[in-house]
Amino acid sequence: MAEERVLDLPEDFETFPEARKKAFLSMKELKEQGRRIVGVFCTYTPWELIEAADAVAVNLCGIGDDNAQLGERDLPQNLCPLVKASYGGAANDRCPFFYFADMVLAETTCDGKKKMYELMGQLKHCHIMQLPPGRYGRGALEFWMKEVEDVRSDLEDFYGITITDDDIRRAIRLRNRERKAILDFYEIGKLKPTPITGYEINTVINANDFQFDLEEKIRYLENRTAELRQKYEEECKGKPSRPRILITGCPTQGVLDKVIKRVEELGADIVGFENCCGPREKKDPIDEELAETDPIRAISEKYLRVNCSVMSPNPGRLEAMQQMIEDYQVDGVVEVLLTACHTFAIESVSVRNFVKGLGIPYTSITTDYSPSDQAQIDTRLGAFIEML
Ligand code: BJ8
Repeated sequence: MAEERVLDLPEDFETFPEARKKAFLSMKELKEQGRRIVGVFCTYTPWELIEAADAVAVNLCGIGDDNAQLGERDLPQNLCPLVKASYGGAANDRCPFFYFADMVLAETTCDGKKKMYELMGQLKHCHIMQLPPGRYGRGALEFWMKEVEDVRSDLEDFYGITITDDDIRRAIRLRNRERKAILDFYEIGKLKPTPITGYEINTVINANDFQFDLEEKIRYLENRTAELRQKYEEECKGKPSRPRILITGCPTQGVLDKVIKRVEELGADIVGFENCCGPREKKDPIDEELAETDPIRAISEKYLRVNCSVMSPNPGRLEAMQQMIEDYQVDGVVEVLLTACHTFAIESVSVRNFVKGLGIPYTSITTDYSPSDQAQIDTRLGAFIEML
């Protein structure tokens, strides 16, 4: 197991802004407590195996225009900002989670990410899972099961431990409970009018991503959900609702202020996220009964059902979208496309036609992490919301 730099802070630590300093110090504390730390990127990651290895999983998806610019030192400028910021933060010791992670567990999703991981592998041990190109392809599940099994072996070798089937079953049960708590919290958005902003939904979920005590996290989310349901009954029920927006497309953590917050400041409510910042995989627990006989198969089947545009074909996304439009009583759909994300950009044609076919207004915003296009975004969102 690599022990390099483990308890040192970056050399220019003192120049970091306060929030980043705090994140570095809490990760350092975790490390000093002897916790194993595995960095992850994607919804396809089998978190249960990390949990079964008694390690914490930390999300390494990059945000911040400063990190994206640092990424451009090695990567092409015309690349997805999420890829550039993830690499820029990691390679320049700007990401506390990468800095203190023992290893990285990533998947071959889009071309930008998978080639970036090759460079990242020069900085730290990266285990790259090969994702089949389509979920329905011949042999896709069998292939993916071998990839999942390999993760287990690599974690065992890397940490010098044994991960038993019972460890995995325990992790599946715990993660399913966590999934349910997060899903219930997201589903507050179904209430009309919603008692919570989409911005707050995202901020609460993001903040809780770094709560590594899962029992504590579950407790917190259950309490917050109950409070919001009570708030709805006492203060919101029966009141008029603003236009209700569903967000779809690329992950939106990096454009939270630029797009999500602005939609709400311009007069609409974001009630749901049909992207990886929403209930996409939370709605679909791991089959605990199947896990009793074959935990690796149960994990593999679950993650292969993720509806991402990197899969071809990807019909499950449209079905999930229709369900969300109905359940969340959506008035309009805003698709967020990160610059140079080809899979979501091309799939947006089918999404637009599908949503319009349901009689629901649709618009898309293509953007990156820089603040330069804020005025255009505001104009476009403003006109869309006005029309609703
Ligand atoms: S399961 S959405 S987290 S791959 S990095 S594909 S934005 S060009 S993030 Fe994703 Fe997993 Fe799918 Fe979800 Fe496009 Fe950028 Fe690639 Fe991206």
